[in-house]
Amino acid sequence: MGLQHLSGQLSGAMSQQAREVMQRIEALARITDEPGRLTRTFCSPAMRDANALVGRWMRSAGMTTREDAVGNLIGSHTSSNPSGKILLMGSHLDTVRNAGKFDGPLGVLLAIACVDMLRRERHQLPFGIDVIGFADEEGVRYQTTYLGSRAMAGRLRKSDLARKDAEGITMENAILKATDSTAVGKGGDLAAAIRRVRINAHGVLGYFEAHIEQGPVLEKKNLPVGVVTAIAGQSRLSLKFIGVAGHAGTTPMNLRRDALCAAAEFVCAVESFARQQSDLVATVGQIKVEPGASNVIPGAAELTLDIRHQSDAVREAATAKLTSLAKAIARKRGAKLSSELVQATDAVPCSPRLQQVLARAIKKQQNRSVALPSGAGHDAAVLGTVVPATMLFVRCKAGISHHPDESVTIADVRVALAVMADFVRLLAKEFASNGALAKRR
Ligand code: HGY
Ligand code: MN
Ligand code: MN
Repeated sequence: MGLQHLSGQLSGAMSQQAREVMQRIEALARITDEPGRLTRTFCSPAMRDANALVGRWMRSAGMTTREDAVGNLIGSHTSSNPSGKILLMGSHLDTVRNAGKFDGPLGVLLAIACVDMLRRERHQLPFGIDVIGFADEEGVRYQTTYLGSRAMAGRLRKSDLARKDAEGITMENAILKATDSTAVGKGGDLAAAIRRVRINAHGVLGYFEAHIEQGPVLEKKNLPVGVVTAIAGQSRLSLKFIGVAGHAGTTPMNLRRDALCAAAEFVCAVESFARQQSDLVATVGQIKVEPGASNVIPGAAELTLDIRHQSDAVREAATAKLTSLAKAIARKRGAKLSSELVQATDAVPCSPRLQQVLARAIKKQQNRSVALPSGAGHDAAVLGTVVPATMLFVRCKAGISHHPDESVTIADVRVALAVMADFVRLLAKEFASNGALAKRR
């Protein structure tokens, strides 16, 4: 078969794979815990159904599949000349509330399509590929992110298992209820089962994650894809203003200790503080008022605070400043304040070595390769602390994300797929010539 015809064949296969990725994105987006909008949270019924569907797609791409003790879905493609090493590829299958379709699933479905393509080309890879659908990256149910990848990195703590969701269900019970007993093992010793989730970093060549950019840079540069240089650190806090509940009709304004007014003053103070610090972003995404009745002065107001910056020092200083601001507002208003640093993850650089390989793969598909940092968090920020990690950003319309209007074009999906296949081929070539790739980050 002539090269022209072969490359025509391949590009036809590539377009077909890209179409299939988009169809699967739509099918997966119909699996939700909240009818009428897309929400899939850790260990929920929708996550179980999503794993079942994606597991079927992994098997149709020739992979064997399993679920680990925290609900990560793993598809394994065995290498034709085993070197004992594996490349990890994937992203997360959970979503935020009222989510877009692509944040997370795109990276998993592209990885499945990439493995399927290489398999059909009968590519002799010197390493295996594990495709992972992580069980929880967004942290919606337990307010603490990266549960799936932290378990794989050996960083899921006993204290995490004791965290309770809005219904008072501990993470431990949610896991025991959702994951089948084979994953947890006899006697339901969850701690031991979670220790078994940990990857053997020496056997891993690296971790590759394709993800929508969730920002405007690639669209502004009119490029389909780009290489990620580093992933911003983030601090997640929970703060509770405690005032005094009272009768809305009989309590004079000057005698009130209104917890919601204190919280509201703090929310506006967060916004004006962050506006004055370059590249700092700070967000109050959730607020819960108690007792929550229209004729009762709020006695308590609990809110979340999300702080991000490329520099850990700036982020930590901002966290301290905003916490002291909250204390000052509470004091001024005669309220009390309780605050908890729920989670802090440092900024993580991506592997310079794997970035180079990825940039070469990108240049084969688009005339130039740009590198950009990620303001959003990703599972690569966790796996990148134990193995070399690299990320491919895919352009998304107007940078919209964490919103139903999130969208990606099929042409860009096709470019991403071609880049991923080339990345694996180049990695295989490098590995075959000097298998030491894993030692160099
Ligand atoms: O919040 C984030 O940055 C990511 O979408 N979990
Ligand atoms: Mn994501
Ligand atoms: Mn997200």
